[in-house]
Amino acid sequence: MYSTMKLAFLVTFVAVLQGGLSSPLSTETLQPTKFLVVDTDGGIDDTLALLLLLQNYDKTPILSITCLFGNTDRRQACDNVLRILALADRQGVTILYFVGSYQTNSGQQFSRIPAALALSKLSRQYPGAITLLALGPLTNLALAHRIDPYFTHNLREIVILGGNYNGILTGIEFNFEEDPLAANIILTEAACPVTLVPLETTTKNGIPWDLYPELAKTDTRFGHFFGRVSEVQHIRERQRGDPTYIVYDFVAAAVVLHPDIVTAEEKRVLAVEYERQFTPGTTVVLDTMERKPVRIVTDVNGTAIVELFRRMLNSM
Ligand SMILES: *[C@@H]1O[C@H](CO)[C@@H](O)[C@H](O)[C@H]1NC(C)=O
Ligand SMILES: [Ca+2]
Repeated sequence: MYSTMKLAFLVTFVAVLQGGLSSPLSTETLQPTKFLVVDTDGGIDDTLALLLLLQNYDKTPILSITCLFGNTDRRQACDNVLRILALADRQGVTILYFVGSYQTNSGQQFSRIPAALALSKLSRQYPGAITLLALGPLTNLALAHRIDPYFTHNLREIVILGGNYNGILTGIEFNFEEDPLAANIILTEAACPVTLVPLETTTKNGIPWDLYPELAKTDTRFGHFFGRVSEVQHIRERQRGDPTYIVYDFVAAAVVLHPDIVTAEEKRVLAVEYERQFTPGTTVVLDTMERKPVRIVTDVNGTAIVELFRRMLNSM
């Protein structure tokens, strides 16, 4: 209920801010090169995903990064992204944040346009060329979709780290749980292809614990950073009994950059529970042929994930 109200409020707010929409497609049409836009909630695994993406920046440019609440609040998420950009010497990437105002010392990297408007605008500027990688709750995407009916038509693809397909015994995935209504809107209404990298796929393709100490000691800029950001977290996850050091968002980024890393997938018509008392955020399979199915990545090449991770840490 909280998320429902939050989304309803923000739709109103953004609609007022926005004024009006112009034509559905921008006049300038670019080559169908693959551009990336990343929507992130600034967690540790978001950081690892961004480092991988920034390492590949020359081949797959990131047009923009949008931030939102989730693993942390929006402000901290923006700060974290700024640190990552500085670490990777990529300060030029524009960060567009959620609604509200926020001052930062490094000023012009921040746009003051709300993320949902920015997403809509970018999709019109590069119709059919943008892969949108969603690493946090789907709030920004759902807002963009609500204020711009052509938004998802103009995207090449949406890749989402989120959801679980094994039913309630897996537990509800964090991003979908944070804003189940937004997740349902995107999974049931998006016009472009949607790929889900669900919880189960990430938990079975983590970094084995016996490799962790060595990787956390990688003597590079990225390596030192990884050692620091995972220092406390890895102890907690080990104590919790996680089978490996799970890198969640990193797996979704790897799927975007290396589509052949996918070893198993299913296509299902999905929805997300958002009104029940105990299960908001649960992904459910609908028994219908009347809607376009979502592609669920059910497994990836775990060896390749570890290799990419190691290469990422050694790249800089
Ligand atoms: C998985 O990745 C490794 C390392 O990149 C590669 O050697 C292996 O052939 C891949 N396996 C499959 C099934 O694709
Ligand atoms: Ca995240």
